[in-house]
Amino acid sequence: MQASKANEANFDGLVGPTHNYAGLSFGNVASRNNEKSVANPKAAAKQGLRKMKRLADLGFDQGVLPPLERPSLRLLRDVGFSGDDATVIARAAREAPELLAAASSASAMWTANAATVSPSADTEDGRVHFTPANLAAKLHRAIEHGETRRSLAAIFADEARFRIHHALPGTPALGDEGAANHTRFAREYGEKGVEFFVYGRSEYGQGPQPQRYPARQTLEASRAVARLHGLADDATVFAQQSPEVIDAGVFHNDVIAVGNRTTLFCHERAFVDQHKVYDELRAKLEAHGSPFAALEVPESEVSVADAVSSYLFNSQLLSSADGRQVLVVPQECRENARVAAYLDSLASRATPIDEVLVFDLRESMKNGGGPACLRLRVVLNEAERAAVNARVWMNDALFTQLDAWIDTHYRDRLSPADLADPKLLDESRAALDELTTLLGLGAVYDFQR
Ligand code: SUG
Repeated sequence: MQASKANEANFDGLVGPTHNYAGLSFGNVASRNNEKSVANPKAAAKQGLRKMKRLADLGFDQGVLPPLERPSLRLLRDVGFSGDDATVIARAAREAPELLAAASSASAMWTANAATVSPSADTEDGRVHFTPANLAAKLHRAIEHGETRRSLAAIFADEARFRIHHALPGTPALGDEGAANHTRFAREYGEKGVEFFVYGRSEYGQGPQPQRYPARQTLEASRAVARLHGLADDATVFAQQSPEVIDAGVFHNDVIAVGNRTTLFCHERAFVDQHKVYDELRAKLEAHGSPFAALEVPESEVSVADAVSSYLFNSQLLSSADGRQVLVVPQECRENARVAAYLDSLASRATPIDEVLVFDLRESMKNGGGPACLRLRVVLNEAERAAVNARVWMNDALFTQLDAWIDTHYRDRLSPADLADPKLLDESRAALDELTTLLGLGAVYDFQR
């Protein structure tokens, strides 16, 4: 069968107006280190928007996913706060500020956790499959998937081409963190590929477990997603993340590894039985006629601690139209001397990385979200691309509109204490209401229904 021509699109999460530092993610070192510092939602949104624009200008297919409705009055009412909206917020601020913080997080910006996506070339029914992640490990994230599903359905609406599942049941046995623990390899995007699922622990099986920090993704969840998507056994690989690196702050696989086409770029301590993992990937890709190469970074050059603080592996590895591979890294990689030296050495080594692009994503990084966290990869063939809601593609006009929209609606200072301000709810709703028009999404938010 002739593989259809396809490309990888990246859908970045637009940072929402309530972006703040609440220290909600135990196990995510940056989130805890920056707890209670003052955030700048306007700068955060603009940093993300500039990344999208630059990658679109370089010829990459770049889309936008909208923020969710925050603060979530639905969560606050579900946990027993009642009265009008302002009263609900005032009561939550007084009696349970941690629940108000969870209800207010702009964490949906990290769309690598929005869903796991399988391209149509890999799935049994030939549709692109999406499973929104239940994000069951953290309350502020466990409330995302229902709304995320609605946004995805507004953008990938054509049911003949796109299948959007419901999230797995949100329980520890099936903890699912989405594409942050999923990589797809294929020689060409449109060919049948091998999907690589990385889990932190198994609920029912054997295997080591981290001791200090939680493992958010289970093997059982990864297998369930592969089943839902109709992936063939000879085209999937399941690997366990090394529990020691989880305990060192690697809360998702995309903090220690990134892959694209036939390349896996990772730290030497990323996986349990690392060489067996490479062998299985290589064998399964070779059976599909595709090569495979791991570019492994040794501890002696970049330690796991350096990887966690710089987010070297939370990079995007992108193929440009002329076939070169570009690595998109956060500025923190230039500020760590060992990581900077490693990146500088790429030019003189034979590696599959041809160019490095550096971005200032400081506001997101302070919550543990680098370039790769901010994007959801969706491989689309030409017909599928044409079926996507065209309003979400980044271009000059959309950039200008969103930049002005941020200027109109976003604050440049937000502290945890400010979450008690009922005006934040009104501001946020006004912003999102306008955004649904800009992106042609229809009434996706509860407050619009
Ligand atoms: O789930 N941080 C997010 C960061 C997610 C990064 N995503 C990927 N690696 N793909 C998380 O830990 C912090 C929110 C706060 O503390 O205010 C937070 O949710």
